[in-house]
Amino acid sequence: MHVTAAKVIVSSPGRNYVTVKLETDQGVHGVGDATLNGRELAVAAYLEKHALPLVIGRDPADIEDIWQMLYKGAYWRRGPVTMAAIAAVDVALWDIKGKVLGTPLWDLLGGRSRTGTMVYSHATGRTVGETLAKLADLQAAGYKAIRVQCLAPGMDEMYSIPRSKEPPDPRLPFVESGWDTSAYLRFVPKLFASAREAAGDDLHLLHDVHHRLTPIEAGDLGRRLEEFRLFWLEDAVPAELQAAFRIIRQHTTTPLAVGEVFNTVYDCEQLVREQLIDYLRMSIVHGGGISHMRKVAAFAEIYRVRLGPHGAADLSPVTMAAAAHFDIATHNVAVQEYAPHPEQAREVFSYQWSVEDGYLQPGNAPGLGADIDEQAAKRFPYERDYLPVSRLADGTMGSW
Ligand code: GCO
Ligand code: MG
Repeated sequence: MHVTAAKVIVSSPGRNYVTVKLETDQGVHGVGDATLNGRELAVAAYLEKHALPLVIGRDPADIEDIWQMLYKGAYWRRGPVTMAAIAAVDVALWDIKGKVLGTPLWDLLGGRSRTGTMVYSHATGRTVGETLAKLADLQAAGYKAIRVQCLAPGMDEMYSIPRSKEPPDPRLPFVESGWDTSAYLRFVPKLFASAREAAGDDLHLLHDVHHRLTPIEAGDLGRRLEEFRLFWLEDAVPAELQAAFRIIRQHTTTPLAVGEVFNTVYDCEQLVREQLIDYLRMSIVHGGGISHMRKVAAFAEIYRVRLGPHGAADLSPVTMAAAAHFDIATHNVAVQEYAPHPEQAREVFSYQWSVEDGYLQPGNAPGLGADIDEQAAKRFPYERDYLPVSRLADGTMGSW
């Protein structure tokens, strides 16, 4: 058996997605997600011009060797573009293997470790009232874990909160201006006091700081949130400096999560080995595919670090399919982020995974149980789009 064709399909059904499709001489094909939000075409070019020509003619059964060839053979290792490209090929090869063997991916990965993977959803609002109303709706819909984000008083814009105005120029990054750390630090404990009171004791509450704090500010926030028993405090500081988490750990027992921007095990090596975090947020698409994430999970398991993979809507339904299989099979997965995709994505992607009563289920179709309709994808051409940027009140560029 060999790979006869390898395509990159870039489409924008509500937002941009980059998909790899590998075809074989036996008529079986596989798909993988390569979406890197805001830098999609860099990965598409990496795949088209450099990686995919090396996959044509290969036996799709040899997943590990193809992974190593793409990783080591490039000489230039790691990085989000490289690792998203490798991830897409890797997932497509696992899809083919499952289809050839007639069994779902979770079966190939060792079978089920649990009956379903708990997901967390997002309650966001511009006011506490609006946020708590969303929290109540999601809780009523069966979610067991919910991330809570709300605009701090005095700020106009904050990440992931619905915006007050249209972008002045939609072709350029939206600027969230006026970030005020003091206002934010004063507000978040009040938000969680209200959220805990409204939600009761059983619901898992999460919060994403989105890299906005210094280590000592993060330690202070974590300490003041302890009484509200968060499931985790996410991305409290930028994690390029892994040792920064030592400072946070010295000050709080609030569980810490980080890692959605990581792409290899080396990005989290110190964090895991020193047990500086509780949850690792790496995803299959940005973490080198199923083959690399299996190794990351095994490494983290030794140190009692659990996984809570990134699952924002910019990770395509194909990544969610891969996550559904990986999560149910991987012993130290604790929770999976889940954000609904735009409605039009259903016209382009078909998939078997589902979220039922707050748990992610992979389905029983052979392989991934997800596919792309190439004709439908053509109806939604790529649209250049950027993530927003953040500026402090005095105009200083902030972290996003
Ligand atoms: C999350 C993330 C997202 C990311 C986005 C980047 O926790 O879901 O922080 O909101 O910012 O996925 O592309
Ligand atoms: Mg996040």
